[in-house]
Amino acid sequence: MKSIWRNKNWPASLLLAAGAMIGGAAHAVSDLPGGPSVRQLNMPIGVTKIAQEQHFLHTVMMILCTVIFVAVFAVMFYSIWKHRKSVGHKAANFHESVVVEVIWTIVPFLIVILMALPATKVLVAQKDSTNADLTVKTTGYQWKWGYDYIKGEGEGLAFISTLDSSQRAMSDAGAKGEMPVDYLFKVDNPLVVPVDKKIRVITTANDVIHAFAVPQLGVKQDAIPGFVRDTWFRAEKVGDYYGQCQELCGKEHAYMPIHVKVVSAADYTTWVDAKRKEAAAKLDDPTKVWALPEILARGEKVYAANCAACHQANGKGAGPIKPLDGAAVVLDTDHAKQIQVLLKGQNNGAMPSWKQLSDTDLAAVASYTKNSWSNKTGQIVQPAEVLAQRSK
Ligand code: HEC
Ligand SMILES: [Cu+2]
Repeated sequence: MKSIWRNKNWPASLLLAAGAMIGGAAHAVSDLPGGPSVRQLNMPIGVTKIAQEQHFLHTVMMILCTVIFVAVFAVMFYSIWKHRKSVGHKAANFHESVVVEVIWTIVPFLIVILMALPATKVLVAQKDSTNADLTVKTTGYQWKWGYDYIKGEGEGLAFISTLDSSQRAMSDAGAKGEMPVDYLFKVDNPLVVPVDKKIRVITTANDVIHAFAVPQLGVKQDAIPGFVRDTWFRAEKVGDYYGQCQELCGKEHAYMPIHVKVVSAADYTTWVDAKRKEAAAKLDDPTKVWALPEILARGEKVYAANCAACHQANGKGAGPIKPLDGAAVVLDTDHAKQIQVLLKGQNNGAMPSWKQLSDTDLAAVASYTKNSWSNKTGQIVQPAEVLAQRSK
């Protein structure tokens, strides 16, 4: 520890030493372009006009406050020292001095006006989300972000953005050794937007209050369940910009980063097309007629993901959870009864409703249970049958 004080850069060394003591090991971290920097103190200058104005305001206010602070305390300490009792000073008496009272009212008033004028201008501009080129709804979830492209190019696109699972695992393992430069900022699906376009961001949340914040873009807006708030940005530079949820929202609060990818207009159009194709590929056609082997393969996955927790992989159930192996309703050649159980649930929700699953998924899992274990019916339930039962 002693050598730290001999080092010229001792405040930094001290910080590092403290960090090492807390963290258990020195972490190899580096600046993330578009995100935070190592030992960053100030706000970033940012890539939007608003962010730059915020930075400027912050600097001006800081200087103004520092000058006032130094001037006031200099006068105060000088006066105390100069007029101390031990050198025989007698207290002056200037009760009800009109001049002094006018000065100390007018001067602070002028200072406040001087601060409020530019600050109000930026604040009003910051709130003016009208005439946006693209509107995206961001929904905070514990602990991820959902992005819905509501209006503008890319309208209809919707996806969830989650922290990269390998980085999450790294954190669990104690984050030792060489760290990726975007540690805890890498997501599977970044929010992609075009450069030089006004992007309106509508924020809301699904569970608790979150906050959508990206310092480089000069935006920070609470995302509140049941409420809709908005903010906007117009990025002037192509690049990757990072932020985080900035409202303490539970135990994984630190693991819901925001990655905004700003691309050229042409790249944006390409991305929208690709994303559209990807979404279309995922959509199942409910009129498709399936063959037994392919629908069973699909059904096995649906069963493992949704049903096995209760009914067991072997279909035997347990206690009040009825077995599906050998169940009359499963073996029945009338498919409607089983489909109704899946859509509506049974016994007051002891068997939950699965209506949120797609027609294809429900048809697949029904077919799977009809042809697994000792159930060898050879029957196929088609998605169209599920679709027909939904309205019954
Ligand atoms: C939370 C536990 C749970 C899950 C998950 C669950 N079930 Fe059930 N299921 C039950 C219970 C409990 C019953 C018995 C209800 C009753 O008492 O009638 C039941 C009954 C059934 C029945 C009717 C059996 C009969 O003989 O009446 C079918 C069919 C069925 N489940 C299929 C499924 C399928 C397919 C899935 C997955 C999509 C699934 N269940 C997921 C708990 C569950
Ligand atoms: Cu959050």
